[in-house]
Amino acid sequence: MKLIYLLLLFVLPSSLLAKEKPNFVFLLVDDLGWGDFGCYGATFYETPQIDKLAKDGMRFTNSYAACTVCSPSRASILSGCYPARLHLTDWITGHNRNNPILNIPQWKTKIDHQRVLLPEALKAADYATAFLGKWHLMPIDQPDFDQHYPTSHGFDINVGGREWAQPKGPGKYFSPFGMPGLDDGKKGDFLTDKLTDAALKFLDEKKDEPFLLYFSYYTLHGPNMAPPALVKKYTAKAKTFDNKKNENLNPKRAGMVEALDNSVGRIVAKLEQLGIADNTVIILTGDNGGNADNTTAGLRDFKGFSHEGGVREPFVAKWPGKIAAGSSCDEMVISTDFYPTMLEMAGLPLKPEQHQDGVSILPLLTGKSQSLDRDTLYWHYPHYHRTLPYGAIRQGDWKLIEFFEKGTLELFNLKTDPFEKNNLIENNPEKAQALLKNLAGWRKSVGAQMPTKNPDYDPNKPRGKKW
Ligand SMILES: [Ca+2]
Repeated sequence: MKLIYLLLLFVLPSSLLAKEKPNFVFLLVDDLGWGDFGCYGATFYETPQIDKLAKDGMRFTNSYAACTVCSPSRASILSGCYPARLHLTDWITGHNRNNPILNIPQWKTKIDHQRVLLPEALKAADYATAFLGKWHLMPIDQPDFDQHYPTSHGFDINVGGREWAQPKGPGKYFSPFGMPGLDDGKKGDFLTDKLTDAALKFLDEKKDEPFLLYFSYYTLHGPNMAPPALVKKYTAKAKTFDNKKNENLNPKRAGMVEALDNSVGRIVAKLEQLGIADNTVIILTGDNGGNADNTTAGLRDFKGFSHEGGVREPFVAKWPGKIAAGSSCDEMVISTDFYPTMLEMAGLPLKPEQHQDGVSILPLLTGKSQSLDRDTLYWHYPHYHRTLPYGAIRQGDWKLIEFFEKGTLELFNLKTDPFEKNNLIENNPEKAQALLKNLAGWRKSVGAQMPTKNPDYDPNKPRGKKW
């Protein structure tokens, strides 16, 4: 009897502790526009499952991706660091512009192994870790190609992740997919559905231990492809749709969004069926703005641009009993914040030497606080895309964009001008200079790489491809 008591004394606390650790389902949507979900204003696209997720949790209105393109944002989530600090500032493989005014810096096309990434930190705390979908964080055609898969960075399994920015298999979004670890299924099978099957299988297998399911959807990246029934549905809907809010009416893109919504619904249902929904945190967000016009609910521009449409992202989080259902939060948050937030949710010590730029937003999620001890966010994109090379700072309601070619400045007040229509630089030179100084100081503090003057630039020659 004494022995049993002693055993209980030693065994019980650790087992209870293990049970307290929440599971994580992190859903990262590619090229997700601010206006793509019903809960963010969409009326043409239908997202009942995602809207329900927002209704059961918290919806953020000032959530940002750390970059206007894919790879840097993805690196920022996994590392908790700004892309500028990582020197991973453009998508892989990026691009050069002919005859540029500025030469862009050599940026990294992989994450250093020296860093302890989010999945590695959770794995060390006995989490089962799965990566599904788009990786896009590894060099292409390099000798060490296979050293940079998700499984080299803390994930136990990898289903679908490789160097690709988008599905490039024979059938692209349709079988055959040509992706590691992913069942090709049968002809006509849709990628989002098959990845979801793999997600449900992982949940079935790991329901009794803490897990991180990092589901990095290939959708909504191009090419726009969706199951025929959904394309048919939205083609018909578009014919009679009264497009009052100037929404994107591409039936294929609408179908991709609905397939995504179905996937989210299946995952939520599976968690409930397994009886683990109450102890599972679900986070849903995107890596950069929508890759098309009219996907940002009026925010200026979209993916690849310096304005809000390139970086403002939907973000909803559900954690029953911890996050109030139907709540919303207007505080600024950014993709570097997920790492420390999830560590704190798991009851693990923070690793400030790793997630150097992230802040735990747990007090916002639990309603303990309405604001963070941080009022400034930064972006650094020393590359050509749809935008010219730029840096940006948002402090409170103010946002300054600095274009590096000629030092051109744009200043906006996002409270009075959320769509960035009025450049206030002439009216507020002092504010602009203060922000500019702050931005330059930040760049120095993180060791940001700057573009340099191109000595061979010839103003009489064509500047080549726009992006
Ligand atoms: Ca993207």
